[in-house]
Amino acid sequence: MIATLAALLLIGQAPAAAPAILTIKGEAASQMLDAAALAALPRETATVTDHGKARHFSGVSAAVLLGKAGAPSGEALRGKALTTMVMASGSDGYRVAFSLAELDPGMRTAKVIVADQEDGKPLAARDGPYKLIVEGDLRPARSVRGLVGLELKRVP
Ligand SMILES: Nc1nc2c(c(=O)[nH]1)N[C@H]1C(S)=C(S)[C@@H](COP(=O)(O)O)O[C@H]1N2
Ligand SMILES: [Mo]
Repeated sequence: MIATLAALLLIGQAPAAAPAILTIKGEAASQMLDAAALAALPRETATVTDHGKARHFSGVSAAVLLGKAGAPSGEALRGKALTTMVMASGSDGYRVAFSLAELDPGMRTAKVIVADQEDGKPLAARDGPYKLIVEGDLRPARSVRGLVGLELKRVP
């Protein structure tokens, strides 16, 4: 009893690390990706300027991940599909809304990736295990730390 209470207290005091599972939610299909599943996908690099300093990240293109949940890309991203939104969520509840087209490498040169490494090493605990990296932004406000999910949402 005492031991159980002590264990619960210890768990309660442990730092709330973001889970290493990424959920990609679409209308029809959802995917839960762990570190191994992510590591099996093609890799991309992205560079952002953070407080005047360049930072180099690598990971998987957000468009590739969204494609696994049924999102159209490239030439197929036209017409009604251009009204699709993507909600990116962090483990702390921080959320950023994008349009699907903003994340498409066939539409824009600035890359958006789900990074799992910075300078070839796993992300720092404060950033990771996954961080959304939005190239080209003047402020890093849309680069969601502790990314836990990307969700496709159709605007009614
Ligand atoms: N999960 C999460 N990500 C976040 C935020 C946050 O509060 N929670 N703040 C954003 C804002 S407003 C900024 S400016 C940058 C700051 O990140 P940095 O301290 O690593 O530069 O993180 C962005 N990503
Ligand atoms: Mo910010």
